[in-house]
Amino acid sequence: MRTSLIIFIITIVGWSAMLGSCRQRTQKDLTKESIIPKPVSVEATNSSFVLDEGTKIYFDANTKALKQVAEQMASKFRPSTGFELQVVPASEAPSEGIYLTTGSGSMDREEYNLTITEDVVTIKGGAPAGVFYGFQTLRQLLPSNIEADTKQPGPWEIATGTITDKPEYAYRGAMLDVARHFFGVDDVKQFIDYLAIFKLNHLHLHLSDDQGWRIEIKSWPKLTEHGGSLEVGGTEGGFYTQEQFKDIVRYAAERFITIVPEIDMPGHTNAALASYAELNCDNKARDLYTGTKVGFSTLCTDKDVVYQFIDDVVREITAMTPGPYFHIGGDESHVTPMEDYIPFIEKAQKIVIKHGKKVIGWDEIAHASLEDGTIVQYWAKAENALRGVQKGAKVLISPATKTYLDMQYDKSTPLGLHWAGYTEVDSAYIWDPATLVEGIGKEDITGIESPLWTETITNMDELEYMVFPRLIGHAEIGWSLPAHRNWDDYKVRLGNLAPRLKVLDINYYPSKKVPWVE
Ligand code: TNX
Repeated sequence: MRTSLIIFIITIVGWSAMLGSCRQRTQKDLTKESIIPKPVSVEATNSSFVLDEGTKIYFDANTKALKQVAEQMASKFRPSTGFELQVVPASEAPSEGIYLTTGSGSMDREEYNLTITEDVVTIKGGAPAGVFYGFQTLRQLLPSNIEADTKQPGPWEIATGTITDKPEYAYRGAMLDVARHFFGVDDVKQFIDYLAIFKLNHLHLHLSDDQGWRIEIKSWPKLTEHGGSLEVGGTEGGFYTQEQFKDIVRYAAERFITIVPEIDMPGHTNAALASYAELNCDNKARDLYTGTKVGFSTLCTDKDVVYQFIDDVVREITAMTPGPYFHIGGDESHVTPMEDYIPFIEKAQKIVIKHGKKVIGWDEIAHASLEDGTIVQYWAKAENALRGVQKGAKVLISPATKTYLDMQYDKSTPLGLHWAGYTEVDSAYIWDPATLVEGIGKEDITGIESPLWTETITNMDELEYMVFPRLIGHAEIGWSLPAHRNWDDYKVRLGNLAPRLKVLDINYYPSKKVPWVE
């Protein structure tokens, strides 16, 4: 009895040793891997971990929220590897496989440590968000084919060592204008997937403008029925039902991305003014507008019904938005006299606060008194951003000359605008939020956001061409230490990303400034 047990154990041990030695390991140097955004620190131990058919993804059973991160990892890696990659709860660290866990209270929420030995890959996050970012880094350490949705040959080796990492700014975002041209739920989810790869954590949706109203408001149904019917150029528009919007919010949240809804006011409101006559001072509904001029529309700022309207809209949208912010727009209200604009912005802020959210507004709102917690989004005028800081606000950095993804790369770019100039990939990267405006330092800045306005952008191919690769550089500006950022180093890492962008089927602009790898 006893001898057979011993023989059995010896056989098992022998088999596992054999299995272990079957794995072909190469010496790999973790410090030579291209990672964007660049991590805080990388140390190499010059061997490799091999992901194979037996690898399991364990998650710390004490942190329930990690199960969904483990499942996302498995779904990402399964199609290309063809492996089962079982997701398993664990009460302690395993001796083999991938292990997701959360660390002690001393780590920031979005911070993570990624430790890779020959046997175990451990991602320890300050919270599940940090684990998710460690997963994004791990993706970039695997061959580009890991991104494929059909089975690829492998092998799936990861260099051993340790990465410690955390973001420079709390708010790292992109904005999508779904008002000028409408983008459906699947497109928005695709965009969210792209943001997640580069550790962005906010998606601001510009949900209304002169050309269209894109979010169902049950108490004001004509906003979408009529106001959402068209888009720029006169083509068919569209809108999100409340169920669809909640679906987007949920999908984003699983990727640790907060949706920031914007209803632009008092200008950029023609779609609403066309839907309800009473929002106009002359009680006459406007015609739908499908051109691209800005600055001609305004809500009637001294009518009670306008504030009832805003209250209803903010109430219905905030009820579906778990994030802390509601964006009130406030830009380019050229036909609203300043003496009407200021009290309007003050009332709009109070409505948002009443519904439990903090306000974000474009930099013009700094002319008004600002409520506690209001964020001024700097896009055009540094003096407005400074005015905001002097009033105690934090600034979200989105200078048109650096972060506007609708600005053309150069004179030959077939899409986009150039009112703020041309923005090549290097120019979009070479700047620092904390030194951009004299008098606005790091402590005044909540983060950076890159807006894509869609007057000229009609589909995902066009979107990707304008967004990529500039947004990747912005993601690094938001995440990485200023001392680690340098164009000559970044452009090589960006060039190395080309095969991955191809597998992901991202239609990026192949700038001549970047040494793209074939
Ligand atoms: C300015 S940026 C606008 C938008 C346009 C954009 C085009 C901002 C707050 N207002 O309405 O779409 O320029 O680049």
